[in-house]
Amino acid sequence: MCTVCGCSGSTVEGHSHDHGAGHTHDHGHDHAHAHAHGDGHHHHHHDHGHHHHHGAHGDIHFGTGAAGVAVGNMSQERLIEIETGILSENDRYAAANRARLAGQGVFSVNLVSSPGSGKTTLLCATIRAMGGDVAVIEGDQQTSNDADRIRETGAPAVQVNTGKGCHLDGHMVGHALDHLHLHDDATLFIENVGNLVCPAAFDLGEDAKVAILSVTEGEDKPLKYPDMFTAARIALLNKVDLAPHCDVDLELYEANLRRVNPTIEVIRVSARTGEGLEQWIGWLRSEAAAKRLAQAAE
Ligand SMILES: Nc1nc2c(ncn2[C@@H]2O[C@H](COP(=O)(O)OP(=O)(O)OP(=O)(O)O)[C@@H](O)[C@H]2O)c(=O)[nH]1
Ligand SMILES: [Mg+2]
Repeated sequence: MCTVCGCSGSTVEGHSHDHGAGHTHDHGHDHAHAHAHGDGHHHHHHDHGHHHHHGAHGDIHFGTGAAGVAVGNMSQERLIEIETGILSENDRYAAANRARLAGQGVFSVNLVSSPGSGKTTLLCATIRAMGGDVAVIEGDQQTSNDADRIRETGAPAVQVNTGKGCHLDGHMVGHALDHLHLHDDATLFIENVGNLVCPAAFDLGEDAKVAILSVTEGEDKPLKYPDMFTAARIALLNKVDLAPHCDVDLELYEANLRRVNPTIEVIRVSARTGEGLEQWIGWLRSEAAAKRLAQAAE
């Protein structure tokens, strides 16, 4: 179950996954119902765990309780219990992945973004420009389209289909690693499910989260989805080739990114023209080198 939105289910390509919470059928899990109450709708304030506040203009803010989310009739205390359990289980899998990757000298990044920001296109361009040893884990709810696109570059890729799931988790990535041909000292790219919310909460064992944001999405996205941009070490502002055709303020994108995360690095890129790719690959190489130095010093 996702502690953020309550979904579940996953399959790793070539591997039938029928234990734990891997079922994709409906089994009555709880959903957060964020409903705005318009005029004429009488709203009963029972004590049923609906923690939301009414602000100025009648704006409704869920997630103001201790758990940070509102899910059905569950109390905030119960939600915290569930979140803590799921996240600590995820963290155990993530820690195992991290140790395994460190043992192989692999540097890994987790690419997070909304659907269609250009993760796969950027990855294909990056892999072609980097040459060398790379491998990819692809997360999508359905299809193996993205893994197929990666394999066309010659790099190995494993597709994870999350079914109803809205993010990759540490357990799924562990399974994918079992199926992936990953050389020592390689770079591992993990493309998360396109979703600006849930992937922020789940550590996969990666060295860094990389947020991709494309210029057509709107300058306010970092402010609306701050968790993702707080969790990311670097943001790639993609599709800058389209900027002249859109009414877009690139400086404002960067300013809003830094408002939610003052230390975030920002690189303007275009997977289409190759602009900024050198700088992005430079970042990958210097981070990988820094990791190796730190490991050698241990
Ligand atoms: N003009 C332009 N188009 C781009 C760029 N990068 C990606 N696209 C286009 O954006 C669309 C979505 O790209 P994808 O790479 O599939 O995006 P994604 O983030 O992997 O999408 P999901 O995996 O579905 O979340 C495709 O039509 C790409 O050709 C870019 O830098 N410039
Ligand atoms: Mg993709």
